[in-house]
Order: sequence, then C-alpha cells, then structure tokens
Amino acid sequence: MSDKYGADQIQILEGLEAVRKRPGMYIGTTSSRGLHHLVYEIVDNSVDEALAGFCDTILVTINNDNSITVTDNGRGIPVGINHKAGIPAVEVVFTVLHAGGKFGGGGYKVSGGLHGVGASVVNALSDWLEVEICKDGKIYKQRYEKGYVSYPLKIVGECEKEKTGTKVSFKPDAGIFQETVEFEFDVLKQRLREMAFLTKGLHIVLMDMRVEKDVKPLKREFYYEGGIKEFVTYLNRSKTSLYDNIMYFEGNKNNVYVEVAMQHNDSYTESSYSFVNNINTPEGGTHLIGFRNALTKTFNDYARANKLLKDSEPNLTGEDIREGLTAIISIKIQDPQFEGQTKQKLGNSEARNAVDSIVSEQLTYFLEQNPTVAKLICEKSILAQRARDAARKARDLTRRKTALETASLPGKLADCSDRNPENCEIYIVEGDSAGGSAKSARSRATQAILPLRGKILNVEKARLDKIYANAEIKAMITAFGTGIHDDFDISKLRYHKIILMTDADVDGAHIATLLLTFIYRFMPGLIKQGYVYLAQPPLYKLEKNKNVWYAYSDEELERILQEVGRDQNNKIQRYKGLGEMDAEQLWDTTMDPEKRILRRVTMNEEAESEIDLTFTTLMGDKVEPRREFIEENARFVKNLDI
Ligand code: TSJ
Repeated sequence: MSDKYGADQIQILEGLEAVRKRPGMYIGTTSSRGLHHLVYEIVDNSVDEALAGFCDTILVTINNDNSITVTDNGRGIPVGINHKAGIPAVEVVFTVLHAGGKFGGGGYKVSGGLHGVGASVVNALSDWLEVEICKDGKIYKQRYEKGYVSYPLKIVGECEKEKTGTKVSFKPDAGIFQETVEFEFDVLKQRLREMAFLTKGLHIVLMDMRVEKDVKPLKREFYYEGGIKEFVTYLNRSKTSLYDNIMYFEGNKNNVYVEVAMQHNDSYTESSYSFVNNINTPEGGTHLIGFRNALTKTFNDYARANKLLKDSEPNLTGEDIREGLTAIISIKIQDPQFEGQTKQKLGNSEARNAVDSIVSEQLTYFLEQNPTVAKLICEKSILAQRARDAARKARDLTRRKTALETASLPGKLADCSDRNPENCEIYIVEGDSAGGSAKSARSRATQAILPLRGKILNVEKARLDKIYANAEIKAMITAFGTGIHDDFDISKLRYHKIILMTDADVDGAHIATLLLTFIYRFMPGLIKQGYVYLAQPPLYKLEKNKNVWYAYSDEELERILQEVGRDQNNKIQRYKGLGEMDAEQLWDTTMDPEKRILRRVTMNEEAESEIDLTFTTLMGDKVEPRREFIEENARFVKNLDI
C-alpha cells in the first residue's frame, strides 16, 4: 500500500468503497450483464487509443480461472507522476473515480458515453487487478485487490524500445457478482464484433482458454477494413439487396464525427441501428432524426427534379423511402447528453445538424453519380407509397364494425355452438382433407374448425395491401374476433384456445411458423397472453394383438417397443400427415381434451427482440438462412411451454 496518506488518498478510498457498497449505481446491475460490462469498460479504453490513431490490435482473453486479460499495442498508459494527485497517472486511472481521460491531455476521449464509468470502477469490483505497461523500454506493473493498491508502481523488466502497450488482467469479485462470475464467450463475441465493425481497421481477437488440457483454445478474430460498410453487408447477408453499392457518408461537423452506411434490400421492413460513441442507441435521438430528415428531403428533391415523382403526386414519406433499408448511423461526440425515461435517447442538437448536413450533401452527390441506383430506390419508394395507400383502404375494410353489426364469419368456418369464449377453442387446420376429418371428429359444442387452403402467406415478405387481401388471413381475423394492430381488443376474442394443427413434419413446422409469424405481427397479444397453442399429432401408431399405442416422438416409440417387446406381431405405421388419420383416430390422438397434448406458445419479454430477428432471418428467401430457420425453430419450440 502507498504510504502517502494525504486527503486525496482518503478520498480515493472512500470513492472506491462507495462503488463496492452500491455497484448497481455504477454499472447498472450485478447480474451477468454487469459482469460482462466490466470487460467492455476496459476494452473501451483500448478502442479510444485506436481511435486516437495509436493502436491497431486488441486481444481479449478469458483465462482458465474466469479472469480476463485485455492487451493492446497502444502507447501505454502514462506512468509519470500526476501532479495534482502526486501519484503515477496509471494509479489515478485505477483508483480515482471518474478519472477517465482527465490526464495526459490532448486525448480524444469518446467511447463509453453511456456507461463510461471507467477503469477504477472495474478495479473496485475486482478481487484483484493487475496492469502492465510497456513504455520507453521498460515494463511497469501494479496490482490492486478490491481496489486497494498492493504495491506502488514498479519496474519488473525491460522490453524493446519501440514496443509499447497496455495489459490489464482482472478477476471480478464473486462477492459482488453473486449471480455468476462466469463469462460467456458468445456474449463477448457479439459485442466485440460490433466494436470491430464500428472501428474500421481495428483487429480485435477474442480467446477462451477455458478448455480441457491439450485442446486448442477457442479463438475469434474480427477485423473490418470497411467498418460499418461491412456491418451493412453483414446485416443484409441473408437478404437480397436491391443494388450492389453500399452508400457510405463520412465527415466532421461542429465537433461531431459522422459515419453512415446504408443499402436497400427487397424486403419491406427497415433495419437501422444507431450508435453514439460506439454504444447502441435503440431509442434513437437527434442523430437519427437528422439522418431521417436528410434522407426524406434528398430523395424527394431528387425524385421531383428527375420527374420520377409527378408534380401532381404527394411527397414520399420517410417510411416509404426507408422501406427495406438497412442502415448504420454512427457518430462520435465529445459530450453526449442522453434524455428520456431510460436516458438512452441522444439529445445533443448539434448532432442533428451534423448528420443532416453531411448525409444531405453526400447523398445528393451519390444520387447524381449513380442514377440507376437512385431510380431503383425512388421506384421502390413510390411502390411503397401506393401500397400504403391501398393498405389504408383495405385495412379500413377489415376493421371491426360496430358492436351491433359484427362482421360476418368466414364461410369455411365450422363454428362451435357454445357462446362462452372461455369454453371455446378453434382449430386452424392445414389442408381441406384434414379439415374434413377434424370437422367430423370435433366436439361440436366447444370446438370450431377453420381449414386453411394452399400456401400460407408469409407476412414478412408481403406488403400490407396484399396481406389484407389474403382470404386465409381475412378468415382468421374475422374468426378470432379481436381485430388487429391498434384495433386489437382481447375482450372480443371468440375462443380462449387458438390451436394450430399442422403435419408433424418439416413442412408442417414451416406452416406453423408462418401462422405464428402472422399472429405475432398482427395480434401479438394473443401470444403474450397465452391463447395460442400447437396441437401435437402422433408420429407413429403401433398395433399388436388388437391393442393400439400412439407415439409422439421416436423416444416414445422406443419406450413402448421395450415395454411390449419387439417381434413380428408389431404393426408400426408412421404418419406422414394428419390426412392419414380418420376422424376417430384424429379425435383420440390430437383433439380429445382428455388425452391430447397441447403446447402453449409463449414468449418471454427478454426474448422478444431476439425472436424479432429470428423471424426475419427464418423467413428470408435465400436457401441457406431457410435451413438455419428450421434449426432455429427447434430452439424456438424449446421456448414453448407444455
Ligand atoms: F484504462 C484502462 F486502464 F482500463 C486501460 C487503458 C486498459 C487497457 C487494456 C488499455 C488502456 C490504454 C490506455 N491503452 N492505451 C492507453 N493510452 C493512454 O492512456 C494514453 C497514452 C498516452 C497518452 C499521451 O498523451 O501520451 C495519452 C493517453 C490517454
């Protein structure tokens, strides 16, 4: 421990004690999230060094004991005595709260705008932390325990004069992170990849040493020469892009550094992500507003000037132009102000002006240089504008009428007679023949059947006007009774169980996912409140000596066979579809409330955005992602409770 016990020293110790007493105040949470946050907090410092132009490689290692080592090849944290504190600058970094960037001078400290609590907080929350600095041909080292200095900064060796860098190792305090101190490779991988996308030219390597002896450690390397341009390519990887170019705009204005990359794909949804100082801002703010303003204004000007939009036609809306757009908006700003309830929305007005003017100017130039691309985007936007118009008209038609004149029920629906929704269930059945069997099998009082014909429309791949015009979709909307989107009213639900009954094969699973996608997008409340179920038809029928068994999985068949014995009296039938069952079998195995298995579709709040992404990937029209979807689907079903 340092022997200087001035007022400064006492303040330092009080500061770090405060962090240990109320860690949540500094890192938000002591859950697994907070734990991983420590790593980002340290890595941010190396990224700053890279942004300042002095470092091009960062190595992050998860050690065998779940400690972390971060190494960079920057200039090395300054080791000279900081005059105000009377101790080496590096010691200030690790022991003084909010010391980040306040020493050395001239540094362009940008990262960590949102949480940037600095290295001292990580130090305070670590069992131990060690820093090694290569600088001026020497290796400096200092160790801390729970924030307390173990020994003054000392020289422990020599290195080549030209070699410089910083290495920080730390082990989070299990007394603070009581939920877990185990780092997840995939979580770190995700964020480090994002950081590499956001910092072009920076190599970030992640290694996991927690493997059996003699096994090669896990290693991932991220390096993107093109930065956020490659980020857009990555996000559009499973989509079909509308043109080959990725637009890229960059510039500095009013002390704001702006970078934008974007490309349209042929889908109908926008995926834009905005970042401030490398931190995602899901709630947007001034930088996003500036981007959108610029886009809307520039495209309308271009479309008018080039007669792609007639004088008589109204302006394109921002939404029309952003249909199918994938964009990254990344800004670096000196002193970010966050506002709103969750303090996640950028408030700096200079950011709006900077993004607006840089994007307007460079996009105008790009459109002039690339008339073919410009025309493609304008034409897509005009189609979106027309579809939006048509959709509004069509949607007004599907709106629930007043309480008295309920919309007439679809002709194909075989409704039940009970009028109390709590007792009622509706089976959505794929195919007319299975629908027929289900109609004869059902219990008329409480079970309604709605057979669907042909391919189910993928609502992720169609514009709204087409969706509202689709017969199967209209039938489901009117049968359920709740209305959709803003009109959704759960109290109007006509059945308290909505049961999707599809074949027990890959096609059936695909149809079920299409149906779930539709429900999720139009009436998410039905899933959130647990009204949606999947029927589970059997895979096998086993007959033996006039006895019958049904098996719903390969394992179950195996179990039954072990019980009854394997011999030539066994007659095993594998059901290829619902259509192979007669009405009685369908009732016995899949519809009889006394015997059937239903799986309730659930969604945990946290998984919501994840599911959002999964759905989009799954429903893409390229072959590779589709296969991924089916594998993902297995995971999705895991999320379904029985
Ligand atoms: F902050 C920290 F300790 F957590 C940390 C800082 C952790 C790691 C892994 C690296 C770093 C770090 C800091 N890498 N590089 C730097 N650079 C500086 O601190 C530095 C060096 C020289 C000068 C200068 O003006 O000469 C200025 C600064 C800020």
